Amino acid sequence: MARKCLLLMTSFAFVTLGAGLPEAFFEGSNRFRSDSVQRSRREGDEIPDTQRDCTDLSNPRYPPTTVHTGERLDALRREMASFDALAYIIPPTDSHYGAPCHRRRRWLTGMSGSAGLSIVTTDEAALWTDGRYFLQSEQQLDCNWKLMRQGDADTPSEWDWLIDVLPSGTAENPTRVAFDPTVVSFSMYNSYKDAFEKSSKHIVMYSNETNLVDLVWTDRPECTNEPLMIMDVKWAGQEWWDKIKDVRTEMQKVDADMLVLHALDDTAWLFNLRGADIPNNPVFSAYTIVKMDETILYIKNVDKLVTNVAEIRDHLKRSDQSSVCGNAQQNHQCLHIREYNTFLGDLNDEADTAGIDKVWISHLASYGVYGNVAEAKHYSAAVPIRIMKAVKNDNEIEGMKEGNIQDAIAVNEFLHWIENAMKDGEELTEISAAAKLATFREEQPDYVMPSFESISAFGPNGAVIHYRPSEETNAKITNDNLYLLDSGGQFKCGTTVDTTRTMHFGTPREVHMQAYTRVLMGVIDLAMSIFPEGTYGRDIDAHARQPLWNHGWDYRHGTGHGIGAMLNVHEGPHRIRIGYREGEAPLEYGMFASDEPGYYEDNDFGVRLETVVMVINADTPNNFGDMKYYTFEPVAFVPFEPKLIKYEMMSLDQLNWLNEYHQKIREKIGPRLRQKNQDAYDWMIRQTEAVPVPYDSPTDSAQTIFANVILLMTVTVVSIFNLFN
Ligand SMILES: *[C@@H]1O[C@H](CO)[C@@H](O)[C@H](O)[C@H]1NC(C)=O
Ligand SMILES: [Mn+2]
Repeated sequence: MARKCLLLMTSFAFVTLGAGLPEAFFEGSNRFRSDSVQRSRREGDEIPDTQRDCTDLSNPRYPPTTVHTGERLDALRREMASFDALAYIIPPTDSHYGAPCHRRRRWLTGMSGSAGLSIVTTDEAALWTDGRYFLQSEQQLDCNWKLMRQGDADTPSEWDWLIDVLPSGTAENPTRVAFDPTVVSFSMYNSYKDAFEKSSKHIVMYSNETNLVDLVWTDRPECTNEPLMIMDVKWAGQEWWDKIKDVRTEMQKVDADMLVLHALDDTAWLFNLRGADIPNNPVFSAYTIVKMDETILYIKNVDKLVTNVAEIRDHLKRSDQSSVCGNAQQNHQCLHIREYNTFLGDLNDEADTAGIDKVWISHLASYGVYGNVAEAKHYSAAVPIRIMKAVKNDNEIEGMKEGNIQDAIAVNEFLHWIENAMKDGEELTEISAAAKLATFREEQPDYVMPSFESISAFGPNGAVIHYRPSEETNAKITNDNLYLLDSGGQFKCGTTVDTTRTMHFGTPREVHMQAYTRVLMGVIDLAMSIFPEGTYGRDIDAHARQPLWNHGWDYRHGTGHGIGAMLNVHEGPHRIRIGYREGEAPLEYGMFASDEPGYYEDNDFGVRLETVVMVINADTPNNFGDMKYYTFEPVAFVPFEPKLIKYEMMSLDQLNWLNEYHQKIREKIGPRLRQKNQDAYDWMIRQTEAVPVPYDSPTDSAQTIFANVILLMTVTVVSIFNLFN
């Protein structure tokens, strides 16, 4: 029995939802094993005409969404010959995130989802991706590509597949599998290398910084170099040089002499700077080296971005740099700024310096970073900034909350607007609705940009978990099915928000209400969780699933991800998702996360409800083990849809939570919304009407008092009875 449970526990694919890349592929490259829910298509099953049909390879049938990649593959294979390589690995992004100019895997395969790794050999091409992208892959890949469904029991690992399909070389002239060292993580490299060494074939990894896809990418977008923005210390809560002091304290704890930052949000957070090189992610291309007596920041085009911009130059205090360097009291301010492309060479020199014995490198960093530091000096672990960034300080908390309020006002206005537009019979599509939503966000004072491309999905498109409407798929929104909207914004005050609501503009089917209510119950049960310090998100993920599990339902994605402060919509090191991950941190006060269960019926509809919550201290009557106890506070204020809720399925606690949440929406956004848009305010008030709970005493505490009074009376009666005996 125990074994069976264990198997079940690991049998779902847990992946992060919401935004495009941020949790990026180095984190995403965690294998999500075995997905028993989504089975491969069975023989004889009819293939819908929205998907490729490769049954007859001489006459494949394609939907209009298919991207034809034959020429791209031919061109790449010609370049592979120049490396004398029989295979080439193309991970989903660049060394940090995915600027459009680095979305090589998307361009090559045509599959536009953020997760997925492809490998091209001289006569095969394969794409590994997870459950979020199975449907999308069938819609976009042509028959040149094998879809490797991560999670299916019979899907081979990338290295096992290579060992299978590649011919063996000889000891002197082994078969080469080529890769770009800046885009392949060190741990990924090791997986391939170890597997090749164990195999009976002579196969080796071959690293070369010339990226072969770039050589053949015909309409490749420019890599941009947008101006930097300063994150006001009022919202950041701490000057960058004070953050560096704290970082050094962490380095001392592990005796590290040098720390290397490769993640763009780590560098952006450290220096209170933001950029715009990657759509929706306010980061800029950078690496940072922190040593005990100096810090080196590598950015592109130093003159344009720093030297010639007085505001940024002052922020980084370059003018008095020479006076602080070498001064033991002030060396936290000793900052050098160098050109980005000198980083790898520099790293080699810096790490080679006398006195540098231990170099702290993120376990997620690339082969290129590790390869430039002598192996004996490697200290591989999650960098300290991950947790410093995730646990928001008071100013960051204020900023997160403020941004969520501004965002909620926009989303409330939108929901009111779309409901009326549908009533008036306006012709709306997924794309036109998303565009309208953007206009509401833009009216908010601190709005900067979307935090990811909105998932505006009607009916069957709602079941494509990471759906983005395109001209080919753009569906008309009607009264006959559910409409799912997952969107968010970046705000100057330091917030990335990510809110999902599902609506129905006509008469919902029973299954819609059943699904909506169970997902909502999951949202609430997770939000109500109380847990001791040291608890990981994986320990409470099941709370959100239980109402679905009870019905034999589930969803193939994680329940929650961390959220950056005017940074990435996905950030670690915490998450709410079953399964172990290296570097994951337990939940603690000041962390923000999404609470986003869902339910999807392929080719029919999707329900997802997502609310940003913050970890706060729980007021428990006891503190067993002298531990702090935590719970969640919702910070996103968008009503749930009364029409879709079957209240009779919900517990008293759930109903009370819902009423309190709706009351809080009125308090938090009511005054501002009323001032801005009276009609939307009236709508919000209607949507947040308290539902009667089937007890006279609606709150927990009132019930407790009631129960205690009864108990007291009973005890008294019994005592009196005893007295007389
Ligand atoms: C990378 O490949 C190019 C072209 O084959 C070659 O000229 C260059 O020397 C290679 N670089 C390394 C580091 O092997
Ligand atoms: Mn999300």
